[in-house]
Parts: sequence; C-alpha cells; structure tokens
Amino acid sequence: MYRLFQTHEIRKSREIEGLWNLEAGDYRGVITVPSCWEMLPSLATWQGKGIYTRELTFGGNARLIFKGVSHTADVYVDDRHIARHYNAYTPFDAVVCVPQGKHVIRVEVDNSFSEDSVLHIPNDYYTYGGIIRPVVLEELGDCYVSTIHFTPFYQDGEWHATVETTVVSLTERETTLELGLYLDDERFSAGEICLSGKGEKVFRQEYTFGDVLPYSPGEPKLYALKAVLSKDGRPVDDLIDRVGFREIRTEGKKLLLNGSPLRLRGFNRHEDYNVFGNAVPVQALMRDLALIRDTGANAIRTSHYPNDELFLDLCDFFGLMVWEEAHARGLNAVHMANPNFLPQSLNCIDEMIGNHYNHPCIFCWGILNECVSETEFGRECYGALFERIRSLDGSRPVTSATCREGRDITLDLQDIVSVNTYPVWGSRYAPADEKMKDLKKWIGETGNGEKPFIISEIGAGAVYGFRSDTQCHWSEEYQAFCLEKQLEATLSDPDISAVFIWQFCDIRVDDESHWKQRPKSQNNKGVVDEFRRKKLGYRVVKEMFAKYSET
Ligand code: ADA
Repeated sequence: MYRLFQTHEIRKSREIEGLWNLEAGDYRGVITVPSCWEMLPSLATWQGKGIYTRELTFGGNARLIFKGVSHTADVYVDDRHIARHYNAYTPFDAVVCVPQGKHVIRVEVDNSFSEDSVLHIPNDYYTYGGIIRPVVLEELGDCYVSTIHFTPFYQDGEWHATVETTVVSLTERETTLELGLYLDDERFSAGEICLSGKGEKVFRQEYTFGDVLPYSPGEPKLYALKAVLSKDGRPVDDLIDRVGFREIRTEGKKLLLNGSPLRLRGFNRHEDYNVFGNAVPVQALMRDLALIRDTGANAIRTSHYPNDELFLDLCDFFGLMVWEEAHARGLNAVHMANPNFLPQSLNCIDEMIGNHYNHPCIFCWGILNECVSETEFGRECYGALFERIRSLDGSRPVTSATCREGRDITLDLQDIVSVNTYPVWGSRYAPADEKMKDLKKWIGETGNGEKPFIISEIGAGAVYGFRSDTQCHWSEEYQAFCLEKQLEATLSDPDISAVFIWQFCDIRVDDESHWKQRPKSQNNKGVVDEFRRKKLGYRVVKEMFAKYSET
C-alpha cells in the first residue's frame, strides 16, 4: 500500500512489494520491500552497500517509481543504468522502454557516510539502509500525466483554484489529446492539448468552484482531483490525487487558516519504530497517529526530512496540520561549504514540493534545522533555499528552526520565526516563561517581532522505566516536570502560534560518533519510547493540551 486511495483507474500500475533478493555484507538471502536491512539480525549495524534484485514481467514504456531508498540508489534494468538518486526521504522515478518479457531490476543501495553525502551524516537520528519505502511499476502509453498541482484560494466569497497539469510525451510523434479535469467525478474542465514531440508540457488555468466545503483541522473535507487524458474519445491515462480547499496566510503575528487564527500544539516526529527502523508499516503509522491524536495534538513537524506520503495522507484525513521539513539537521560550516550541499538541498526541496504539493495538511515548509544561520555565507545558503521554495510554491509560508538565539541573521528571510529551546531541561531552576520573554525581546530587536512565532522544539529526556524519587535527569519524573513547566509557559502565551514537543518517540542515533554518549544510543526525549510505551510525560502533555485546547 503506497497511498490511502487509488491513484489510477486507467493507468496500469502495481506495487513491487514482497520479497526481493539482497546481497549485503555476508548476507545472501531475501528481504521484504519496503523495509530497512537493519531488521535482519546480521545487518543490524550494516553501513555500506546492498544489492537488491527482482525479476519481473513487463514491457513497453515502463516507469519505476521509488518512494524512498536510503540513502543512495543506482537503478538498473537488465544491466542498463537508468537512475541515480541521493537522499533517503524523497521519491524519484525513471522511464525505460523495453520489449514485453522478463526483466531484472537491480538496485544498488548505499547508506555509508562520505564527502559525497552532505545531508546524511552521523547524527542525532540513524541513517538506515535499504529500499525503505514502496516501489511502483507503471506501464505507460505514449503520453502520461506526471503531476497535477492544485492551489486553492478564496476570493469574492467563493473558492477558486489554480490547477497546473504536467503532461509528458514519450514519443517523437506529434500527438493531440483531450485533457479532462474532475473534482469528485464531476468534470470542470475539458480541452484539447497538442504535444509536438518528446518532452513535457504544462497546462495552467484558474477555475471557480463556488460552494465547496473548506478544509480545516476540525472538518478536514477532502476532494478527489482527477486528470484524464483521452485520444479520439478513448481514455488513455489518468492521475488522481486528494485536495482540500484551504488558504494559509500570515498577518502580523497571526498564522491564519481560511482567515481564522491557527493555534497549533503538537510533536516533532522522526520516522523510526524500533526494529522497523525508518520503514514504518501503515499499521504502525496509524498507531502513532492514534497516540498523537489521543494527546489532543493537532500538529506535527516532520523533523528533519520529508515523510512517507502514506503518513501525509493520514494527516490529511485526520486534519493534523504538518510542518514539512527538507532534509538537514545540525549541519556545520564545513558541511555547508561542501560543493554537494546546495545541489543536494535544492534537489530535496524540488522533490519534496513536487510530490507533496497538494497535501492540504501541510501548512508550511521548513529547512535547515539548527544549521549555520549566524554567518554571511550561511545566510546566503538559507536565502538560496527559501528562494527555491518560493519559486515552487507561493501559497505556504516558510521557516527554519533555529537554536542560534541572539546570533541568527536569517530571521528576516522567513515568514515565521521558529526557535528550538530547552528551558528547565538544562536546569530545573531556569523558568520557562523568562526564556519566552528573552526570546521575544531578541526577535523584536532583530525587527521580526511582527511575524508569527513558533516554538519548534521544547522537551526533555527520560529513559523509559527509570524512576527516581530525587527527580534526577533521565527519570520519567523529571521529563514530566520539565514538560509541564515548558508547556505552561508556551501554551499560555498568546504570542506563540504553535508549540512542537521534542519529541514523539525515542529513536536510534548514530552509534559511532559522539552521539553514542546518549543513554542507550538513543535520543530519549520521546513521550513514548521506541516501542510506543507511554512515559509519565505523556499524561502531562495530554493534560496540558486539554487545558489549552480552546486558546
Ligand atoms: C535539537 C535538534 C534535535 C535534537 C534535539 C536534542 O534541538 O533540533 O534534532 O537533536 O536538539 O534532543 O538535543
């Protein structure tokens, strides 16, 4: 299962799930796709190459879509190299034309660290290996719809949307087709399109939808948007997505959804589920969302990379608002000076926005968590990435979570100011409300006090089951104490538009670098542990979210 709904009624498409052959280290055997190879006992710590193969019967124009390979992939069909891709957390595809028959797909995967990889580095989360998200095989005709981007807006008392459909031709022949667009099976547009040869063409138009229902966290109404290509009256290709009618804007300090102030309380969440690693099955995604919703949360930050589309589909469905983040955590000046930094970051942004554009749950795009934002060079990098995002999507605000209080010189480049801060966790005597005052004072001094303000991280660590009468660090009692103080100070502050707890669940961290100092080689700031067992802090969060749910 790679989406919550059917994406094609006409195009032939199937998921290449189940068993693939894998050779990695000393291992020669099979593995399920999707999954990460750390789930196999002999590869629990394997960092290096893994070769996946699978024989399949297909032919004609075949499009292979990989939703996520961690972290570098070389893809071959019958020994012909068809794609190279870097970054575990964004999808990529390749089209090949082959005769009908048996073919071997080979994917060479690498999860090792090197100069070639700027975004995957030894970090406070683990870089797992393997084909971690679904693989899809599509059999195409001469032309197909590659994307359909939907941008809703409200004007003169009515909902409108700009719809941008990209059609790809795989033939040199001139082709005339009809493009029909449907909302919940009702056709709202039909027109002839002419493709003069190989390549892609974009069709962009504005439409009025009148009295459709808006999308909001309380009533997350979704519509099916469908593009159908027909030739001589016969349907030849289609693409279906789900959309919602909602507008996100910032106005002074306010974050607005359809004109009403949005106050968000939620979690940072890493995709990590004990032995499943970052290949989290849909049942476990659902379990995470059930727990998150049980606390009363209404928002999630996909720290620190784009998430699996199935997860975003579920967030759309439940009306949980999402800060989706391009991949990067804690890069230093050397990482950012690496010539791969910019191309790898821009590519991640292109693929994140290109693929996740329609999700109504996504309320903002984030970049470069706690990276170098205090130097002129760092500022240039932030500027380049924000510019790229805005060129791809002008409908959502942009932000970046900083920990450089008093030093960050990129706040003016952002629509929302977001700060990671851990008052009380550092010292039980440091009041959290004083910290909020200091932060607001500093933001005001930088001239950015009239923008929405988000606490993108607060939290504290606890080792599950470790209890202490003295409420010492790493005990569940101390985590609960910190969360109560931090949440009281932030949720009660009307100047703070959103609060994201660090973090939802405990996660594995790199075990070779200085991160191994963390107890259990885990980041233990989850309110549930790696098996989703609730710590004392979970109940505190639930109480505090309930206390401030109406504000
Ligand atoms: C930072 C960072 C997180 C995590 C956290 C922590 O704020 O953004 O990724 O490392 O600190 O637990 O220390």
